[in-house]
Amino acid sequence: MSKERIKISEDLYDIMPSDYQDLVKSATYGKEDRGWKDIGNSKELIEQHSLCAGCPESMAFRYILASLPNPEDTVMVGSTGCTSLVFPMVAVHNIHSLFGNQNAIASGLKRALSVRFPGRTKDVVVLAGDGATVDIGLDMTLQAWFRQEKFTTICFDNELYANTGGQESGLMQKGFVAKMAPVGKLFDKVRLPEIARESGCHYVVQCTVSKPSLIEKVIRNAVMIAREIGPTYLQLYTPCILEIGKNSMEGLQEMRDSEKPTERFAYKEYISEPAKQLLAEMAAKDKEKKAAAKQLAAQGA
Ligand SMILES: Cc1ncc(C[n+]2csc(CCOP(=O)(O)OP(=O)(O)O)c2C)c(N)n1
Ligand code: SF4
Ligand SMILES: [Mg+2]
Repeated sequence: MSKERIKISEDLYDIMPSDYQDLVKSATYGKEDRGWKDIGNSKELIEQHSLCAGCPESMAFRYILASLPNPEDTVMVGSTGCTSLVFPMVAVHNIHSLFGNQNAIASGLKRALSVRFPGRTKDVVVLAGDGATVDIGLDMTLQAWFRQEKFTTICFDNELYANTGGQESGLMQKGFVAKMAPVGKLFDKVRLPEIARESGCHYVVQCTVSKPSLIEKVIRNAVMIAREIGPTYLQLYTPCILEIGKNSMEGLQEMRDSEKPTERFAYKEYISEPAKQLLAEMAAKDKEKKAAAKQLAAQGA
C-alpha cells in the first residue's frame, strides 16, 4: 500500500492521535515482501485485540493480515461471531455481513469491484467462524464455490459457536460436550475440506495456526489462486480456550497436539491442476527475482 493514502497533512500533524501518527511512521504498507515477521512494529495490523486474553484467533488474525499479498486493495468480509469483534480494529477494508451470508455478500462484492475498478487487482477474502461457514451459511458457502466465485473463504474452526456460549456446530468433534451442548456431539466432524474440493475449490488447506510461516504461505497461495483461477478454502484450527478450559500457552499446545499426523487437524492440502501450474509459475518468477537480486548484490560488492 502506498503510504500516500494515510499521510497526515503537515498542518494537522500535531493534533492527530498518537496512534495515527505511529501508523504513518511505522506501517509496513508499501514495503515489498511484507510478512508475519513484520508483526509487532506495524499498526495497520491489530495492536491489542478484543477477544478473550490468549485466544488463538488473535494470532491467526495477525498472521493472516500480515500475509495478504495486496492489503491496500483487499476487502475482507466477516460474519457474526468472535471473529467479528476484531474487525473494527483492523486497518484493512472490511464489511460485516449478516450471520451466514458472508459468501453471498463476497460474491456480489467481488463482481462489483471488478466492474467499478476494471484493470485493477482487488482481492476479496471471507473470514468467518465454523457456525457461519458450515451450519447457517453452508448454502451460501457452497453456491459461491459452485459458481466459481474468485475469492478466498477462510474458516476459523473452533469447533463450536463460541460467541454465544458454546453450542454444537457441524465442525464439532464427535462426543464433545460443550457448555450449551450437554448431550455430546452424536456425529463425526463434517469433512468440509473434502466438500470444498468436491464443490470446485482450487486450493484447499486444513491446518492449525501454530506455524506463522505456513499460514503466510497458504494465505498467499489461496489469495493468488482465487484471484487468477477460482474459489479457495482454508480451514484453520483456532481452539476456543474459554470453552476447552485452557490458558494461552495450553491453547498453543492444543494446536500442536491436534496437528500430529494421526490427529483431526493433520495438515491436509488439495490443489487443482490449473492451480498447480500457477503456483509453479509463481515459484519460477520468485526464483528469477531472487537470482537477479543476488547478482545485483554481487556486482555492488
Ligand atoms: C442471523 C443470526 N443468527 C444467529 C445469530 C446468533 N449468533 C451470533 S454469533 C453465533 C455463533 C457464531 O459461531 P461461529 O460462526 O462458529 O463463530 P465463533 O463465535 O465460534 O467464532 C450465533 C448463532 C446472529 N447474530 N444472527
Ligand atoms: S469465546 Fe473462545 S473463540 Fe471467542 S474470543 Fe473467547 S477464547 Fe476466543
Ligand atoms: Mg466457532
